[in-house]
Amino acid sequence: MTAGALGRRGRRMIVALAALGTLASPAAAATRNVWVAAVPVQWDVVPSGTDPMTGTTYPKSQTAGWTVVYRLYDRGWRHPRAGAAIPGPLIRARVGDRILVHFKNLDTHFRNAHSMHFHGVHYAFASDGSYIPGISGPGADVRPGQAFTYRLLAGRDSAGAWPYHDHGPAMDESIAGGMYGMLSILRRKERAPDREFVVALSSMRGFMTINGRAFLGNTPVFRSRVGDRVRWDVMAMGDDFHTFHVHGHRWLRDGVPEDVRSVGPAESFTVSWRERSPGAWYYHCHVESHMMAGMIGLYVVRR
Ligand SMILES: [Cu+2]
Repeated sequence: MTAGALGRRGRRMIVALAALGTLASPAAAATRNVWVAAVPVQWDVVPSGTDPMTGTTYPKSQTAGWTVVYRLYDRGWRHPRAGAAIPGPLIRARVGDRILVHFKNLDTHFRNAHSMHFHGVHYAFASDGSYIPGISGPGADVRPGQAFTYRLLAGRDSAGAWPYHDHGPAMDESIAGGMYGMLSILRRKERAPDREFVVALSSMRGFMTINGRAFLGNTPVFRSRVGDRVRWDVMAMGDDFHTFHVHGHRWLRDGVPEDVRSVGPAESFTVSWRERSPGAWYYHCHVESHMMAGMIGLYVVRR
């Protein structure tokens, strides 16, 4: 049946339904359900045990130990859908979408209460996930074995990349241990990039880490091909300000080219370009002491 066959009232109803986001089409708003759990994991900041640039070696007693991270699960937390990693799962949505993040605390190691607090999206106070003694509700200090669903909305002002992190009573040690991740929100009809790279800059165990790892051979190697539309989602957590730099590339910020951009705690940004520069390029924090403490990686572009 076409809209024409429905008459004016039918067409009006279709317009109303489309406005509510109930019609199935690529452009319609969706409700996205994500299952996440806080899980204890043995994490090594320098799995290779060495910094190949200086030849310095590090004992496992310095680089490895227990921590808690966010891990992606399937519906009802039956099975993990990805490895336990830093940062936590990239939560994707489009402007207009509702995002239901079902969070369960499986921290059987430290047995701390945890939460999820999201930047960049809209939510009622109950979904703020920030512990306020005597005021906040169950979503702010989810105890081990308990669960909470955060109800979020991606508004027009939510397009871009945003951090989420633990804001429960143990947030200091949780964030230092890697309890953070990112939201990636596209505009309503924006074309998704061919490659999307998540870069979380933070200190951990005295090292300066990218996605919880330090030094070449441990930090992520991001890969693309000439012609790809690439997007970098960059954030920082912890106590330090960083300067994100990619060799051999520039991007526009408010129409002005740049190749270094500062990012402080819980700040985030995206940069995008169409790739045309084959090579094995450094990306790193340009604070020299941070770079030498591990905050450096490789971006490999093939023809
Ligand atoms: Cu830095």
